[in-house]
Amino acid sequence: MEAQLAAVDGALRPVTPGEIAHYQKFGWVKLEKFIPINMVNALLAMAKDKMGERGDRNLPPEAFSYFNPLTLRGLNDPLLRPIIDHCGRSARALMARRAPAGIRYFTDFFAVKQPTKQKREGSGGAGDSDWHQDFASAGSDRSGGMVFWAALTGMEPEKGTMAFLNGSHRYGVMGHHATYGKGNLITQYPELLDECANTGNLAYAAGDVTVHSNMTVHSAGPNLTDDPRWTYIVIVNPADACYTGGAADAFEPGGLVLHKEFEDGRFPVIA
Ligand SMILES: O=C(O)CCC(=O)C(=O)O
Ligand SMILES: [Fe+2]
Repeated sequence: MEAQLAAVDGALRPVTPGEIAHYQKFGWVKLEKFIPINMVNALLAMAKDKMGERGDRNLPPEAFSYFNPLTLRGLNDPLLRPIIDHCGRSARALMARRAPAGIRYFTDFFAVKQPTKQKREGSGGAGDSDWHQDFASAGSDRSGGMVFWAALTGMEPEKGTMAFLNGSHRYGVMGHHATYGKGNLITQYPELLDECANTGNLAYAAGDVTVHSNMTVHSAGPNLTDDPRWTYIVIVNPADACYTGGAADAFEPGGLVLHKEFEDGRFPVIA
């Protein structure tokens, strides 16, 4: 088993100069075949084992429509750790800071979007993920953070895949996703559409990953199919980002110190 995982790890591929340029220009990039298929299949098996064949164990409250999340914090897991480390290395290349800033692990989790037609009364995870930026929920004093969003099966747009506004990472901070009432970021900032083309919801092959900056405006549609959408997400941040004292959605801020870097124990520097 050990040897097998080591061989798989070796097959994780680096990001290319073209991918780095795309990320810099548009605020997101699609990394095709980023995670080798045997690792993707192992991830999917792990997700089903932990969340049930349909990924509907422990559904979130109704107010959280995006997906059913299962936090992993897989730093000690022999399958997850090589992927997390590889996301760290790749993030460092994509971020392209000239100052020698490293990459800090934030969190990793499965995100299973339930089919809308199977939505359960009183439970969430089966809606759309409306237009937003991630920055306002990072508790960080600087941008540069990014999300690696990995498709664990092939998925067409009707599965509720990601869409991005090209170049929107250059337009400043536009609020937390919970602040728009029945609207979304675009209803508050419709002028963005004059400048930033909407990619539309993308198609993914199993093992394809999109990476977006926490400043990039993005969304994911509802899952209109009969089957769950299986996604694995890794979130990283620049290692020199400091805690703002604010709320954070993807982790518990207890123990963090205002204007200090995130603690190395829970948030190790991985690249
Ligand atoms: O997967 C989704 O539905 C939304 C994901 C998202 O907003 C993110 O990864 O930042
Ligand atoms: Fe997001």
